[in-house]
Amino acid sequence: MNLQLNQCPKVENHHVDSFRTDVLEGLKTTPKRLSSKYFYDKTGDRIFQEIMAMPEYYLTQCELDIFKNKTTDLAHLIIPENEPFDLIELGAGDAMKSTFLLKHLVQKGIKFTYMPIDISGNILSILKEKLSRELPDLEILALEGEYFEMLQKTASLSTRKKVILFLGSNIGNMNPEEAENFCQSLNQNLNSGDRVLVGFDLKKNPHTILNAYNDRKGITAAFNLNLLTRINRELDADFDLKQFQHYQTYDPISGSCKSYLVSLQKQTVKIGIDSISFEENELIDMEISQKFSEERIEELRVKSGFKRVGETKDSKKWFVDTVWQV
Ligand code: AVI
Repeated sequence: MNLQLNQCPKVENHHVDSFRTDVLEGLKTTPKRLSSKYFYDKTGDRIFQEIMAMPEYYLTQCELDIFKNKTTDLAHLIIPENEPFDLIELGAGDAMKSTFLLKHLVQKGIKFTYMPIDISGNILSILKEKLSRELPDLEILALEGEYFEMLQKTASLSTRKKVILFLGSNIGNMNPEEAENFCQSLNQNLNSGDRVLVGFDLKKNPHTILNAYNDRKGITAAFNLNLLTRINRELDADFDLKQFQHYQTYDPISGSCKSYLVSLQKQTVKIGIDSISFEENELIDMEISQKFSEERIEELRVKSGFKRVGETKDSKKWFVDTVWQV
């Protein structure tokens, strides 16, 4: 079932209102910032697919290696003792990696419902269509919306054990404090015996990391600039994209990989009835893609009150899928 929230005018207005509030609030603070969760409109979804196919963007291949080649290990790690469960994927996207796990579970005759949650209704429709073709026996319930709202909804839909997938180092798009709060909320929203599988991109050669976010073709730059196009279209704004430039940093000590847009001139941008002034070279903080040490992952687990179940890495040991239990 797809909730089709984007077809309900009331919810649509609510979406636009919170988008407008977040954008204006972010651009009125110092330093200016925009939330990368808004990167994913239709064009953003398409550009992100292009990013995942770039040779520099190793993350996808690493986690794909785990899901393709260590599927049995993964299945053992996530399945709660002989019980039917719901497999809930946060930010499922096109579920390219999890499809390998889904196929494995279906082939083994394991009883579960797959519940992909995503903020993009567009990507969920594509996913449902793809899965009903490739895995006609799979029970699927697609949920469009924010992670915790939808997670609470799943609690009212089913009383089975829950297994949560949070892949792709999506957790890296939260700053360290947000990641801790997120893991704590996840723990509080689950019941004893429920499990979570979290994908973390590990610290590695800093050049490898910087190249993944600073590609020569400018696809990551287009991904960032697309948010300005979205603001122009949806919030009646007049950003001149030629006057903003993508800038990427990576700090190997903290593991923080960040993207910014730099204003190339002193300028004023209209957003609806508001206007925002930029100094020349003023930055908009766009996205963090945090990289993790094993110690930091353990710290996150302990701080959020989970028990350790196990983990599996790709063959290069660049990426880890970690399983915790409530
Ligand atoms: C979705 N997320 C994990 C990606 C990342 O690696 O932080 C988003 C992305 N941003 C630029 N490239 C990819």
